Amino acid sequence: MGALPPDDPSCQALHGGMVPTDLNLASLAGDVMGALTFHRVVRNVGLAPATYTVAAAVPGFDIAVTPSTLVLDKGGIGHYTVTVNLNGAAVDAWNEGALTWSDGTHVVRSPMALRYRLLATPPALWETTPDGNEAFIVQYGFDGATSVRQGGKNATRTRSSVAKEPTGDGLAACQAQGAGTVSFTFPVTSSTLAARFATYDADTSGFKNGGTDDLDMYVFDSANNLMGSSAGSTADEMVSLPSPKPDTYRACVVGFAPLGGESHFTLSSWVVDAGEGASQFRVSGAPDQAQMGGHAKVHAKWHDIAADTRFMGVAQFMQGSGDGAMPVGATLVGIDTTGTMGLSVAGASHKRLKAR
Ligand SMILES: [Ca+2]
Repeated sequence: MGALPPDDPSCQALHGGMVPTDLNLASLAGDVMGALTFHRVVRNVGLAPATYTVAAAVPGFDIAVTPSTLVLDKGGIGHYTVTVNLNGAAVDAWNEGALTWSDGTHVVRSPMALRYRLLATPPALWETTPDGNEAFIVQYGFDGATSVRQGGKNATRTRSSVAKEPTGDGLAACQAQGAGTVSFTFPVTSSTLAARFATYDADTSGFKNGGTDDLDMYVFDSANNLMGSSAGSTADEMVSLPSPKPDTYRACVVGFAPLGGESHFTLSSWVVDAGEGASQFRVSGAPDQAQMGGHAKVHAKWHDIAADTRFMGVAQFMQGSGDGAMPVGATLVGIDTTGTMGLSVAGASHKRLKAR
């Protein structure tokens, strides 16, 4: 017995699409906000009719498979549905297990990996208009009170320069704050919703001189733990810290390959606190009470973003309300009116590490 390949993508487009957990992969993996369902198709690739019986287990979850028995002719196709329900799994931890079909002789095993999450929301949205709105879907993994903290602000632009890093190991150089690196520190408080640090090709001397500066970025907490990195083949680098713990963070820029041995560049940074920029960025539509597995359509609206500006709005979703509420997820809305949006998104989303 084997899993059939995923349907032709063009068919999915015609038939209204399919959620990623329903791609007909042999493995079954996903985030669980209370419950999760997988649909799968299998074919009997054996030489004779067969009757397969299922067994499935992942710690922390109840798993039901229907039907639990598949009677398949030679070459026959069977459909089954796997329903997962939370039963004691810890938040944010991956739990591994398996689903197996057995006919007494053959055993077909599908690995499973499930993670209980308190919230699912898009981590980042990208916009280019000075005024606009965008809706997105949030799913809750808890019952009870919920609230949203929000804020937004323009990038803080800091001019600096960095020489070529001599060893080629930018991470180690930044950890040691060695030659060819420059660091910037940012205090974050319990009011901070998100922090983001970025460099852009267009903001480098190499670019302005008709070439390219390859800068890289590493971000550390105050104990020098690496919190994020961005080391693609240009100077378009971005590290985002959603719901950072209160601490002082250090963004380190490395001169991996600056044109002419030194780059003059501008660091863009956002440390967005709750309540900032309320006249320019607002989020609405989230409920006051969450239901396990329930969805909400949330609207982000923004106004009067200046031309040639990089603004970031943040919606931070909380379990509870008022004092004692805990952040469980955030959506960072980047609004870029500089006309270099394509560069920044490509830099952030399709990071490839250079061969060192
Ligand atoms: Ca780079």
